Amino acid sequence: MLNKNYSLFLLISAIIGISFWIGFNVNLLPQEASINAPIYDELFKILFIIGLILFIGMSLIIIYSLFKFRRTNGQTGDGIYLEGNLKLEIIWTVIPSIIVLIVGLYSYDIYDRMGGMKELNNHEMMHSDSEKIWAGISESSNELSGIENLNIEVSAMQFAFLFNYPKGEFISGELHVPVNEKISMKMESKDVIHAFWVPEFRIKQDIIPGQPTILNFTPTKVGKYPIICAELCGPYHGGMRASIIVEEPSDYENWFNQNKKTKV
Ligand SMILES: [Cu+2]
Repeated sequence: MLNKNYSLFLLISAIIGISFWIGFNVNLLPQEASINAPIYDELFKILFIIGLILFIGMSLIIIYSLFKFRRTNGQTGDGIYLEGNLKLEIIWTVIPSIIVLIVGLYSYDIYDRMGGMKELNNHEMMHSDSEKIWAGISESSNELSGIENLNIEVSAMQFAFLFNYPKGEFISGELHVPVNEKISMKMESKDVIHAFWVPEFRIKQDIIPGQPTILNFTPTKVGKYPIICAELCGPYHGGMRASIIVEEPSDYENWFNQNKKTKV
């Protein structure tokens, strides 16, 4: 009996060990290109490991049961009738409840660290005091200090994104931003609900008609990344894409100066 318990303990430890190894060594996500990305990926790793433990454990139980409890030659009838097992039921209620509670609290902490719990209605891009920001991601808690926000206004419509640079008084179909600088976007929709999503930044925010939303982020890697509309918004929703180009500050400055309206 002791021997059986010992091998079960070894097997469970092995499953947990393998799951942790895969969780830390296999990366299913795109590259991390904003300061929010590593925070988000922490949570993903934990959920991935929990998923792996359950997947490997359940697969092994199913395979084991297929052989152990298969019908043997000469066996007839419907099998044994079983009803209830209080000990087992308590175990499979209590353990998942604890896991869900921990994951819930941890998710709250991650969302808070990404800026999701911060005050939105004191935003510098608001045009008047009566204007209300309905939702969004505010500044991340590990923000870079001493740098002024780069403010951009985003308009979404079927089926495109437009980026207005108020300081340069121009509108672009491509979002250009300098690397390692705080970007603050105020977003509004002209028609239906859209969503601004950049997988490499691990951020997504709905864009709602009549209810402005805010999205703050800091890109950390130079490159070109896709902006994808992540809310089914009509027949050409799948084609509603744009690009975000993260550049060295000097390249961004050149692009900005080429596009800005020169004051006469
Ligand atoms: Cu859309």
